Amino acid sequence: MRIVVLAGGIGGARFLAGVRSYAAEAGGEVTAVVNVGDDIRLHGLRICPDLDSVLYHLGGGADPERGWGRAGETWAVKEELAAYGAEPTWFGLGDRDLATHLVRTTMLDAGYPLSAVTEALCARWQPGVRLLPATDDRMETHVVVDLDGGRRAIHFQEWWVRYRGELPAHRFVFVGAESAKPAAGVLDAIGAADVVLLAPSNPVVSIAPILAVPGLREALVGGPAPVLGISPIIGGRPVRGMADRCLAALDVPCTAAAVGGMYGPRGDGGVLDGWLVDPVDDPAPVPGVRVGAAPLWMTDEAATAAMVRAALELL
Ligand code: FO1
Repeated sequence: MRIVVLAGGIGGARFLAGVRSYAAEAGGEVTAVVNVGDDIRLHGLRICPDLDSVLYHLGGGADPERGWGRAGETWAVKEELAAYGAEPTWFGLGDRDLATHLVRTTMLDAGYPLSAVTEALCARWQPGVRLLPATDDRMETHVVVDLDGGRRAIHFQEWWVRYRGELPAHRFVFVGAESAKPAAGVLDAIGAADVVLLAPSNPVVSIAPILAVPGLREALVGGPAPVLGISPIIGGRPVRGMADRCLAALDVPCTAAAVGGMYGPRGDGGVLDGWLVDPVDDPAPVPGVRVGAAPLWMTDEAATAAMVRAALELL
């Protein structure tokens, strides 16, 4: 069975570990199409938070508490940068993590596309799934906020890390989306898939930027594979992160049903054939979409693999 998963960062990485576990037991191969809207260029380096969260988590190098960056991390370079007053100091770059950004930036500067760079990084980490960026082109999520008495767009990372998402977001803009193309291998993977899963990642800043890459959404809707989403909202609360603040910016209620409705039914302008919610939210009517219920707390890989099984039973 060929499974394609659209995923963001931390929640996406945890979900992918369960998909990998399911595929290992049921037989199958997994391709992850990962959001690049969180990417940022800092201190001359290209940083890809969502790709790195997946790479490190599946590769066994992630820091389990922090959810991002490396286990056993040290911060000498960060402290030295701060001593120079090198801005921004609000984004924590660990010493081990920096090696990833140095290798990636060197390869990008040599002309390799991000998909080839990611493949090279996977040679070391062996994540056990194929890792593809949604696009090889530059695409960044910026957030329109009110700041210093005016309305302006700041980079997603500044909103997320510096301001902890406390600044009300008026709008999310996927800069570069209109001219971005699906990364090498993405359309082929979707076209050859037996099923496509939308990970329980942030629907607004992780899944939406992937679907915003021209041609990608069309490949899902026009493709042979059923598309099944897993709700990132349980009992009106995001499993992790700030999906509630992101949904508020779009006036979408923070409920499993509302997020399912935001993705919409494949036959009617949306992408979903099935939508899996936690029992606490069942029934969560989503017109035109088959809704099922299963425990959605990703407490460990076995629990997450059970979610994948439950999602596939929607077929
Ligand atoms: N998140 C933070 O809250 N503070 C940080 O200083 C920080 C640094 C950082 C460095 C590299 C990286 O790959 C991720 C980092 N993150 C940090 C997490 C990142 O903001 C989020 O994981 C994603 O962008 C949202 O999914």
